Amino acid sequence: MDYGEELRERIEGVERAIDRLLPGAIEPSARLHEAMRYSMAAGGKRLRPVLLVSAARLFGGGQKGDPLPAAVAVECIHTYSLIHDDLPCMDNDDLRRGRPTAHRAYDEATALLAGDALLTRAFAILAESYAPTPALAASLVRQLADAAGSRRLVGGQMEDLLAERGSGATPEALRYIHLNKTAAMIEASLAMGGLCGGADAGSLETLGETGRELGLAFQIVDDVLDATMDTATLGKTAGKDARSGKSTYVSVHGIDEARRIAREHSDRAIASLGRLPGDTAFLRWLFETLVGRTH
Ligand code: GRG
Repeated sequence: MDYGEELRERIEGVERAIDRLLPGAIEPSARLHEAMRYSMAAGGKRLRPVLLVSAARLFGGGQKGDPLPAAVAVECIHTYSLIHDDLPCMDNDDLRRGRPTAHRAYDEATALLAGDALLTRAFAILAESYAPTPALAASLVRQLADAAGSRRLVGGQMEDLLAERGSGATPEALRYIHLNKTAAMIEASLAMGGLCGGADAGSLETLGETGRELGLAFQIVDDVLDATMDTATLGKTAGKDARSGKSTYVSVHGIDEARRIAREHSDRAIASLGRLPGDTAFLRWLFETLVGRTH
């Protein structure tokens, strides 16, 4: 099977669903809806929604519910977090997904509101799309709210900002930040796919573990890429971590060791994947491809 082609097809399916489930660009408030669509538009890797849809397929692909709306909800949360992370009060960045960040393309207030609206829209999509299966709707809402809340995504971001403003992060603090800022949404994507596919409790646990390890590998790779690639290739400002004195796996462990640790986490993710039912070959290829980006 041509996995690259398969990936493109899955991304196209997700992008059609994004277009369908976001408010129309000319619907009032047109500026707000246009800004939401601007940030959600093609350019991202769509990693989290593809993981979600692919996890559902392991169990037969949506026995309990269509995974696409959940995939869009996850991408809405991810995109809101990027918009807010890029704001001057946080990372203050000008480039995202190869284009000006939302506050550069519009203005700060519009970017803030577009992020707020995407966060809210994510839960509306779950409530609307899974209304015929209330138990599934509740499980999906719970999973996403836990991952995106103060104990995970937002808490990880808070500690990241504190470390940057202070004297840097210890290796333990760095692990906390990565587990929550990055891995939480990746864990949730796989687990929500499992919920749509009708996974049992054991498989949901394994999906979470797989996401945790993949999330750690993914963040370390992101740190290595920031240190080794150029802005044009990344589509976001390169070399920023070192310039802002940020603690990363690269600053704490060095590039070679960071690559080795990324490989260790990705091997664990692949081993965990192997304990799941169904055909895991596509996901295995995707994991390898993501971690292979460092070379
Ligand atoms: C503002 C609540 C809040 C959270 C922000 C996402 C985030 C947390 C910060 C962005 C900076 C960063 C390096 C986060 C770690 C996760 C990560 C690598 C995000 C980028 O994800 P990709 O590479 O982005 O999947 P695309 O654009 O491809 O979707």
